[in-house]
Amino acid sequence: METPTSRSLWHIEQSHFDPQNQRHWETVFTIGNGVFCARGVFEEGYRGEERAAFMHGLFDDVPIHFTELVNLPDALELELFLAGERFSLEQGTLLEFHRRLDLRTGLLERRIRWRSPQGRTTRLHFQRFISLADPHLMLIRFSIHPLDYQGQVEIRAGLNGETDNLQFKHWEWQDQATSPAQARLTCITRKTHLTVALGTYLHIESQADVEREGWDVRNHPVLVARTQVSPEQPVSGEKIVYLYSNRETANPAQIVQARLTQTNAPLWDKAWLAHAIAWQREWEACDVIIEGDEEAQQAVRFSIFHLLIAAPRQDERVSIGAKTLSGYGYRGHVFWDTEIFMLPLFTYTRPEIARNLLSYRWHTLEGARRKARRNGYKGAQYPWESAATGDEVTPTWVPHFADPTQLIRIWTGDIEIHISADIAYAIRQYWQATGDDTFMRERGAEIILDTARFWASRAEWNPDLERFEYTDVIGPDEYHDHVDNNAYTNYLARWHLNTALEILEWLKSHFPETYADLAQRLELTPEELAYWQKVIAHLYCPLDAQTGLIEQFEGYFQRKDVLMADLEPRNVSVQVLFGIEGANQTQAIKQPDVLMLLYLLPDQFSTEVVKANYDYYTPRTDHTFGSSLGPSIQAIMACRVGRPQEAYEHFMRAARADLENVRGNAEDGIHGASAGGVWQAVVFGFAGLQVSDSGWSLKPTLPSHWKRVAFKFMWRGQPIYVEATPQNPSQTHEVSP
Ligand code: IFM
Repeated sequence: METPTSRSLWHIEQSHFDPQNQRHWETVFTIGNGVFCARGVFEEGYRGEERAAFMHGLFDDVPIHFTELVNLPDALELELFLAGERFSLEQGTLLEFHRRLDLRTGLLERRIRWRSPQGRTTRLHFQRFISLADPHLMLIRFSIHPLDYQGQVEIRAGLNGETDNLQFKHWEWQDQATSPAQARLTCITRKTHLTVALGTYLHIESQADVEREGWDVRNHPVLVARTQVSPEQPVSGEKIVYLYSNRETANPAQIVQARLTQTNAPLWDKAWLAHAIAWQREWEACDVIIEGDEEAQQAVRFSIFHLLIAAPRQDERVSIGAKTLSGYGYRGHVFWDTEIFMLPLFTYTRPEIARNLLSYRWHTLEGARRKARRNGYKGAQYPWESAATGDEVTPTWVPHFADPTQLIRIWTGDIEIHISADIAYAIRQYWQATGDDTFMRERGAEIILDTARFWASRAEWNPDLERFEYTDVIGPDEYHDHVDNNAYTNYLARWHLNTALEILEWLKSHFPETYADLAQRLELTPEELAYWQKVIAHLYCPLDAQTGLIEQFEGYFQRKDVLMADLEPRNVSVQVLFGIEGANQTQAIKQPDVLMLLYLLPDQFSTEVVKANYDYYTPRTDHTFGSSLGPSIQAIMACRVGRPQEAYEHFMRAARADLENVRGNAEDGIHGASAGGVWQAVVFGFAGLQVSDSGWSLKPTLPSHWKRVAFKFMWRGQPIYVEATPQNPSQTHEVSP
């Protein structure tokens, strides 16, 4: 497995190119600005690459997955012909190769010394960034330096509309215009009729004359520049790209055209300054410092970086998919990964972004209402996988992981219902941290109330046991499906109903008009609210008073006991080892489930309960090959039971998820939940930040080799600076904004 070849606190570097691992590195080297992201492919292409770029909100219909984020027309394309020979790493000799991503600024660069098949040696340097200050701008800068020849270079900078999503084509050509220095292309999605317009401008700096042409090839306009180079006269240039969709503006082609016309090249230095300042602001808000552990430091920044480049700053109708905007995995769909794993970073450091992400759920509430209705329930039931509308888009059947000729039924979209409570939880957490009453009043309350109503109508009365239950569900641990009374689901549902009543009371006393309006619009009657109370009072929430154990679901303890230690050595998941049904019959779990509950609702459980459950579930959890969502939560819970070294092992498993491709699937995209979990593990785990309505406190538990942890978080609009060292575990101070 290829790992970063040198460790730098702010850089991810690669000094050896191995085509076998190129897709992993493309994910790692994804850059973006929260509007669109581009995978780290080579400008000139390479066989077997996963050449993709994604823009938030651009979904189109697709078989099996219903809808998917569409791979944008390719704007990175830059082909070079050096004295008549095509530059490509697929041929010739690679004498030097070095790639580097600067996490501080999102600058991706590549330095190469390459000998062509005919023996000409050239030094090449490529740099690119996607502007954080100008969200529709990408810039590529290149320089070509012949070392032992002179001749003509030809530079071809294209916009290619012939892209696809793993061979499924979404774009249809709509319009284009090409002149020798600039080109424009507009494409439209087949079903959803979303348009995207791209424009490019090619600027060349050469001491010799530059001859230019525009090839107006349909759906693939190309700008061509030719000039003379020699060792004394290298050439450089910029490919400037603009990108707009009709989600932001009625006529994207017109804006792109206007921007092309106004372009005053070279643009790099000016655009860079604004971009770098914008990044500096992000890091001032979000950086986490870990001294004494370079690997952890780098990984934490890498995780934060990838969430920041996927975070919608201007758009409240989109959210971050499980694989961010960095790959095809899960087709851009949004899961609980966003609210429970990624959102806390934003809530506590960039609350404006958290508000956008939560607003996405408000804008998709109608889809959730449709889902509840279709299933025969009241209120709103959020989809397990969500895209543009909030309708359920989890595939029902997918090819089997071991034998793709067989299909597997996917049940999560039908019965993994805890997501509605997860969303309510994230809203309550955001409100608690920010005190943003306006959001709660205008949007959050409606979500919490209508989803609470779903929980009440979904609860089943068991007359024999005189209790409410939720049967036939899937909890966070997806090794077990069709289970009854998953503890996580039941406790969260009870918390949710209680919270809904609390919010109603708050509205009634602070904003009586909003209260009246909501009660009327949602047709909330006193009888219905009394029924919620009844569900709260009688909902089955298991806890064995003697052992302190919480049974993950009914009958879990009767399943075949399996300890992970007894399965070693292994290099596959428990599900692959035992088969789907086989794993279902054991106590092996894919990710923390009861522990997840204990993490989210700490006030409801004693230290003894936490410890008993930690000891029971930890050896039964598939930490290495189960879900990537697990290790960070496991790390936090290990801190809570006072085992920082054990916590560190889990933490590093999360921290390495994408950098070292520990699960072997990083090519599908960044594990966004794991990235968010890494931030949480430092802040809520090692630094021990605990929050409640009355304030926050810190209880650090640092790994023995960490010398200092420092970060900033926002509490009710006030920045708090935290510093923990082994000598002085919890120094904090409020800093002036
Ligand atoms: O949401 C997760 C789930 O918890 C485990 N399987 C993958 C999903 C997407 O990351």
